[in-house]
Amino acid sequence: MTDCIFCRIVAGEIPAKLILETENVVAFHDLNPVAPQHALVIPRRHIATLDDATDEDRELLGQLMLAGAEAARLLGCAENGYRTVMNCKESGGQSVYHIHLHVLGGRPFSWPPG
Ligand code: DGP
Repeated sequence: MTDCIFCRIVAGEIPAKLILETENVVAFHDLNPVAPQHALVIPRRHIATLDDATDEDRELLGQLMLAGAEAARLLGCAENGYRTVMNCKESGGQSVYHIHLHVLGGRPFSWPPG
């Protein structure tokens, strides 16, 4: 059994509120939402951080972004707009080391981020 929480969600060992699934990616609701709509989009395959992604992951990363856009449409926040974020490592605020795209919607977001 893996100790990666998101690999365990992909394997169905930990429940999650699914938004969409494709061959390579899964989107589900964040357990601790920081916006009215807060989805996470992850690859089924374990990649710890964006810094670990390689040129071989180019297609997969594109699929991750497009699934994020689809999740935003399904959540009803595409028309007004939304924020996508991928935190990388400690200074980026990453806490789960399996890459994930945050899709945040349902309120305005300021810039620059904190
Ligand atoms: P980050 O800090 O960028 O690594 O974001 C990790 C996110 O993962 C954070 O917003 C909370 C969420 N999270 C952590 N554990 C779980 C879980 O078991 N289920 C779900 N749905 N989300 C989780």
